Amino acid sequence: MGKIGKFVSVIVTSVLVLSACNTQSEAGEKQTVKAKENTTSQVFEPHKDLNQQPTPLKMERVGEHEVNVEMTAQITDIPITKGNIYKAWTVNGEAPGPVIVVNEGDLINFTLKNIDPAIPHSMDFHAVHAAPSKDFIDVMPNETGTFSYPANNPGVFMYHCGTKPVLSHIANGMHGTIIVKPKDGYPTDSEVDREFVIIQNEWYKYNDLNDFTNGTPSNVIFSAKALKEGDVNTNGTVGALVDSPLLAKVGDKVRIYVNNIGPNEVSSFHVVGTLFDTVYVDGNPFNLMKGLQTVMLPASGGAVVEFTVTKEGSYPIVTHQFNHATKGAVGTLKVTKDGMDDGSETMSH
Ligand SMILES: [Cu+2]
Repeated sequence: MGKIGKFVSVIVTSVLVLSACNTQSEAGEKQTVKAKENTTSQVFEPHKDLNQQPTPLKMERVGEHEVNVEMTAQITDIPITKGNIYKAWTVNGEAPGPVIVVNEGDLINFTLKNIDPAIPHSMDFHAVHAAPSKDFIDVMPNETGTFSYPANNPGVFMYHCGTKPVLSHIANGMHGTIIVKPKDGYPTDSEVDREFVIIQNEWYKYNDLNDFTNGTPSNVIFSAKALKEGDVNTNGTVGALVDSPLLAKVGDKVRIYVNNIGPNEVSSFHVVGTLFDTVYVDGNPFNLMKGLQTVMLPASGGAVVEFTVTKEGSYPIVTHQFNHATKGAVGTLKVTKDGMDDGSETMSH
């Protein structure tokens, strides 16, 4: 159970200063705040040529059961495929946004700093009980909003911007995962050797609400988010988890915190060459299932899945909805004798 606990202290110590976004925010104030849509490229005028550098997540534990979390809404270029850059609406300059890890029973004091000069943004955490009309409200361009709510349910949950039209804000990149660690841990904590966070998301035509609503995704992608320093951390870029495979050692029990953040599609999460010994649906230890081949994740749904890798080789991670695997939702878990990358070919799927 201690593994993700360590991560929280790592991020607390690694995110002390945050000056870059002040500068960007001041620059943003000088730009026109009224959103103007360009019908050809769909890029809001103030977003043109705007590429705000990623902002480190700010997280600080201020009490035994209380954390302060600060995130930014910003505009940052994200490569979807090699050479295809998406001017994404992001949280902290990542899409999906950074993973947040808190403890069951924590009060979260959440601050959203909106450094997008053009449009309001907000934050909806699926992990909390809140009054949406008060706690998930819009934060205007170049303004900051702070909200408090308890995270009393353990699990793997989606977060996303909830500003209208919600579909545009999610599909343009404002989504991510929050893990609430169970008070008493998972019954299998002591058996787990490695853990990863994998997120599935979709990309559509740039900022095209009609395509978001009526179209099919151009790409469906797996990304990994780091639980500790040195872990693989990627954006939703096709091939990211094939180019940078996740690594394990023969005999390891692997745990994946998986979350399908959509916005629209279901995930049929599957790891080729193994079965899930243990699945905690939505990441709640109470929702225990055994021996599943594939885990069904509704849009926003999460799970903790655990499996043991018995042989050396590369294990494709897919959604078994294979039209989506073809559109990019494939990753690789490479299993070697010592858990180091041996440079062997990764199997595509
Ligand atoms: Cu937004």
